[in-house]
Amino acid sequence: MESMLYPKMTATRRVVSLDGMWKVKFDFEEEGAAKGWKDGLESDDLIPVPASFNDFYTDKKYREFAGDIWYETEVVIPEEWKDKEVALRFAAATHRAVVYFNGAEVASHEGGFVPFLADVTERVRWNEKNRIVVKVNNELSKSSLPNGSVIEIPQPEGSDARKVKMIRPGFDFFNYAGLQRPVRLLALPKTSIDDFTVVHELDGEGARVSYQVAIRGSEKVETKVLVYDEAGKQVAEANGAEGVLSINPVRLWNVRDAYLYRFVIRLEQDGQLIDEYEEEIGIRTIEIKGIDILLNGKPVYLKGFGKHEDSDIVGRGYAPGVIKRDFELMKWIGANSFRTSHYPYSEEIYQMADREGFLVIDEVAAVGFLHFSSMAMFMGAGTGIKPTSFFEGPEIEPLRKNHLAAVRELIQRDKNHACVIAWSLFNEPETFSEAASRYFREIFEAARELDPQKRPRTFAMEKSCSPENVGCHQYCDFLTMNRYYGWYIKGGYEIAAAEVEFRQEMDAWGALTPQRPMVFTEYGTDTYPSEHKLPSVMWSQEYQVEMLEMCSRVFDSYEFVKGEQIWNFADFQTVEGTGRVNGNKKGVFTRQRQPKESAFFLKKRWEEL
Ligand code: BDP
Repeated sequence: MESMLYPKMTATRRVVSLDGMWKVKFDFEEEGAAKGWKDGLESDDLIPVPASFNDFYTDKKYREFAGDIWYETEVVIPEEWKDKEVALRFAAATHRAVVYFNGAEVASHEGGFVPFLADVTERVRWNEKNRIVVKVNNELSKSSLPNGSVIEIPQPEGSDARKVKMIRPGFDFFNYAGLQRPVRLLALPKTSIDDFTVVHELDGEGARVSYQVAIRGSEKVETKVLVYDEAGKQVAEANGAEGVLSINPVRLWNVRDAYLYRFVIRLEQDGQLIDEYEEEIGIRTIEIKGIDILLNGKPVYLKGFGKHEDSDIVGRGYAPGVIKRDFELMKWIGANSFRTSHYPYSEEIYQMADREGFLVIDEVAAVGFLHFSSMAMFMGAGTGIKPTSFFEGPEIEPLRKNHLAAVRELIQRDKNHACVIAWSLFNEPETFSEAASRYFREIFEAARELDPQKRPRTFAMEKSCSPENVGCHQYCDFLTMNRYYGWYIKGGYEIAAAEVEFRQEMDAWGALTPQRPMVFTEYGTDTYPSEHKLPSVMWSQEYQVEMLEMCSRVFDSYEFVKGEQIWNFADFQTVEGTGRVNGNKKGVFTRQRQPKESAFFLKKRWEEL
């Protein structure tokens, strides 16, 4: 069972939430497998699911834990489901998991940001308690997405800790992990809708929607697709597992002016309903033409943020209240877009973006694919210091496999969302070696082939990816730039020199042919919310605004610039270190989602743009 459809109750489907307090046990001694923890955990420790496990405890050994975290819960499954397929659905388990059901291994999954199913149909004990144990592992390696490593820290003599492992992320956000998204129990018909795909085409006042329904199971069924408008009126209907729906006139989905049709898919046998599923779908087209990004044939300019799923206490855990607050702030400030830096976000965020008309650059967790020889990761990125080559060595083959799987799963999960207008296939990778170029070609081709809507593809480029370095950026349908002029490059009193350099680089990009649209996916300054200073200094709120003024001037001077997504929406947690004051402070909002001075600058600019 591999369906990625979002779990929904319908006439034929049952969904039960397994969220709540689960038993948990951290495998400090790496003994869980040998001691049979899959059959049940001896532990009094309870932990909420969904959430990152890291920020609940008062002892660092939990927050920084590297290894296997075992979770357990129980569920009674009713006999009335006997003729159904029964599955567990994990919206995500970070970064990998093995699932045991009544002691038997029923699924495993690599990659911590997309859903997977565990089919348990054959193992259910009806009307009895069934035990679910999940072994989650949060370690990073050179073949994991995201990328990083695990080191062992030597302990002083006499210490009782035998072996202490520590995670070294190759990226600038905390390696939150665990069962971070909802877990559900599903009962589906034996013959069911496995997948559903739509592709839109404008046709005068109307639209043609080509659709495909994938069916699982052996029974012969007839497929019906019905489309309803927001008032509940039926506007189209088609029969067959694939076909074309004509909606005329159509109300298109537009930026900050969303309209969603309800697509109902029915499988029937002699007039009897076998399965039913529905999805809210926005009808729109997206393409790149010359230096323009065209939504429904009209140019759009992206205004918004690089974000993180990150908040107090629950870390990267699904937090619907935070999701709501973030959308309200984005609307208030006049944004229309964001990038899911640096991993696929919770499904509910895309549903909200569909509903609110936000444009999303959807990013796979390919981050940390760049190494600097000397300096700490976040001091190197963005400075132009030459990184060392990355795409060589024995770990690249497993990395390539994981990366291709991650792209396939991302596209399968998100392909019908109107909000998703582009795929970002890497963040700040190494781009100068020949090995990089080969690797890129394959990932970019895979994305093109897998996406039924053929959305534009890109990757967020670090400073070492320059106009002269044509190893990789030629694969992009549009360019996305991470640039820290005025921060890592010539910050403070030197900001005028930063502007000069910035313009030189922009002139060079402008001279490239053919020209493509360019979107800034990162620019920013760390800003401590308590600091004010006149005249400004770096880290003060005044300086964040000055940097924004400088960048805005540059963006406005180049007509191929088609968007600005500042880094970051809100302050977020990172590893500890000399370059970070309890996290990255480049937020326009604090981690508690209150505005800094720069928020008012951006609100004014974006409302007028
Ligand atoms: C960029 C990374 C981003 C970092 C940012 C920064 O893409 O993840 O948080 O720099 O240094 O290199 O703030």
